[in-house]
Amino acid sequence: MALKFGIEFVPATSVDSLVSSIVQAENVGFDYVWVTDHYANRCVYIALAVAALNTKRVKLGTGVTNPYHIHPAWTAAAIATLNEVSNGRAVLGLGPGDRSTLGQLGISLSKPLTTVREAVEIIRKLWAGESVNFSGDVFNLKSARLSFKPATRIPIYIGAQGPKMLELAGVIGDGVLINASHPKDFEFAVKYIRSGAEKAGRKLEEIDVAAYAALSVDEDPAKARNAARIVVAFIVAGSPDNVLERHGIKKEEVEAVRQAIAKGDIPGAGKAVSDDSINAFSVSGTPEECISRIEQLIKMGVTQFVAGSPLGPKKKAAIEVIGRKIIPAFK
Ligand code: F42
Repeated sequence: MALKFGIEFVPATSVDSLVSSIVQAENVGFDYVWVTDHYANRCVYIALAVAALNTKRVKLGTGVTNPYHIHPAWTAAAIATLNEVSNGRAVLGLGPGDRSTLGQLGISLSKPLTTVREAVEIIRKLWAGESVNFSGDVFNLKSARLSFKPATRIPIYIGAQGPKMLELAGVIGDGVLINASHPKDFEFAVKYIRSGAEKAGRKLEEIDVAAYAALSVDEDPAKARNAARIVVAFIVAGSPDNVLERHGIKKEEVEAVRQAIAKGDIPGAGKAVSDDSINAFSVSGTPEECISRIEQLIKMGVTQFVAGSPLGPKKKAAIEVIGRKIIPAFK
């Protein structure tokens, strides 16, 4: 099966400009569009609905929403509505949510595995048209029922990085969205996804393993790498120790990056990032260098490559280059 291509958009710009990039992404050949969901940005559902009315083919998904800041029954109705307005192109991307942003709302991620697992079970029951009675550890529903049923089956992708969440994704997910860019991370992740799938009597091949990578492409590799610095700085600052150790990132660098971000010195944080970190936490360089990294990811079991921010020094030009040079190399 040919590698699928997705692209991530953060709705931090106007919906108009976001949708024009989504239309461009469809035109250059992307298969999936994933729009991130953080409370402070534009509403992911309004962005996806406008995108649905302006596109014909590309699949449209939350990349990823969470069952803490919105109840799963609401998510079920919202995605089923997106599926209706997009003529069957909706995909649900659901993860535990970002600890720091949800923390700003006073939400702590208690029982994340149970919460994600129960949310997916509730959503699938509601989509099946059931009158749902559910008494779980986290959610309780009494004769809950949607007034409409999605006309087509809607896939559910789990946003996951930790071992247990990856394993859960193998048990319940049609796909997994993994925020990582390096073969070592997928060697680690695929092991857990496979064990979850096998526990559920499934095969790994039934699951779309998506590398949700920080991509920065330009014919000038130095420009590409520089453009990735700030995104990589935030990844370094937010990465757990085991991930930093996996890539041999020095503690001094991590400290310097975290301090710069804490002081609000974002350019300084970008400068503090080493080439090793850019290599570990992004796919950056010329189209040829990006193609060779993606080939390594495929060898580790990746079946969808999601081009994540920053895309390149200039977003629109980068989308063109990906469409013209990178996607065709895998079709
Ligand atoms: N988060 C957002 O808020 N918005 C986004 O748009 C977004 C996009 C996105 C895309 C791809 C991706 O991979 C992640 C993305 N995220 C986004 C982040 C995502 O929501 C999570 O924050 C991120 O995946 C990190 O979470 P995690 O998958 O590592 O899971 C966390 C909760 C974790 O700590 N997991 C551990 C593990 O091993 O998986 C421990 C789990 C745990 O707490 N277990 C306990 C236990 O006792 O075992 C509790 C058990 C229970 O009952 O729940």
